[in-house]
Amino acid sequence: MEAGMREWCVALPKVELHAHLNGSVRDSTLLELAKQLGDRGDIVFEDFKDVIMKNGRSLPECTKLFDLFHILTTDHDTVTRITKEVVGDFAAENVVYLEIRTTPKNNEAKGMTKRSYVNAVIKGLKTVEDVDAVLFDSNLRPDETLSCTPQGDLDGDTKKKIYVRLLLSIDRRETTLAALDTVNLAMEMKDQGVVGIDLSGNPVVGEWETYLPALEHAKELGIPITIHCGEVPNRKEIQAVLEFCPQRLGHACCLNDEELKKLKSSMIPVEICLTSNVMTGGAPSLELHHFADLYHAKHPLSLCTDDSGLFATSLSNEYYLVASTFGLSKAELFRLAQNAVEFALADDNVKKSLRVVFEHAAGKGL
Ligand code: 6MZ
Repeated sequence: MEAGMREWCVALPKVELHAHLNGSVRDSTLLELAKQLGDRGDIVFEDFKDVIMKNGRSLPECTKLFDLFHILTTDHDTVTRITKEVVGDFAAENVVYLEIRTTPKNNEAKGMTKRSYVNAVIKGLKTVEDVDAVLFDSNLRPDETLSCTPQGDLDGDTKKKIYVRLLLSIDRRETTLAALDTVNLAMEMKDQGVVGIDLSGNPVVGEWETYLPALEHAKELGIPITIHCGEVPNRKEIQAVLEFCPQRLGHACCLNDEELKKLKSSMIPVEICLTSNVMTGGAPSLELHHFADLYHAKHPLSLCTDDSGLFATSLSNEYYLVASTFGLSKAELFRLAQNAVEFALADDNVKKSLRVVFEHAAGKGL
């Protein structure tokens, strides 16, 4: 491997297309919030403490934490706080474009609606400390759109710039009506940074037929869709997802030869989450991860973290793992990061501006 790879992966401008908000919360924050919930009697802290402190989590342990996230995010201030932290953490490692996905949650008892939840997220995005988080294109002057250099540090400017866009997730536990609500909300909030819909949640729960009407509605409305596909070997659903042909796919782990062939001919970009897949068993090991096959087939790919908090990783680390496991050079990693711009769901102005960022970084010898 080339010298200084770890530091280089941090300095590289990166595009993150698959990051779940609550899964990206720092362990220290999760522990602090879980303690508060324990003190209030909302949860038994001891039941969660070990899973929070654990390094390396299985799929059942992750789903246990998913339950905790849903309890934690019933409070608007907490949602705002974790959003600020998560965006700040990505910006700190030179992520220049972040599509963050989150499940809008209704909780009447706490006065939370799906809309107020998303508003709390947006409030967090607008108040990230020491980072210029660009949520609306109207924040940009036309000249800035083309000349922005998000890697503040490289230019001696300490404030980093990161473009942030939101995807609203449909949780696999939701009803068709709840899923439709999320799609309609995404439509209503498309001028506020919402650029798409995601289908996620415990992969062994729920039926494709339940979400299909909502996904079709999103398609009719022209809202881009990304779907978690093949986290478990659910043949019927994998085929239905490939047939549905969303804008992007998450994971694409447990595909058989025929499904892989179909995926490759579809050219649907895949969000690759190495650490997550190995930890949850979607891939047998890093070395045997399907990244290699798709990469050599020149399939459109982007490296992503999935849940940087849950899996104790970072986007820089995912790039480093690709270098150390598959032997990619810095030039190849650079192209991987640069190509991901084209799979972003943001509008053309943002993409144009991101292309400039990469040209600028290349010009500086990165
Ligand atoms: C499927 C996942 C996931 O939406 O509350 N989520 N769904 N597979 C994964 N891979 C391990 N990681 C996270 O973020 C947390 C939620 O994202 C989904 C789960 O529904 C989890 O509860 P938000 O911000």
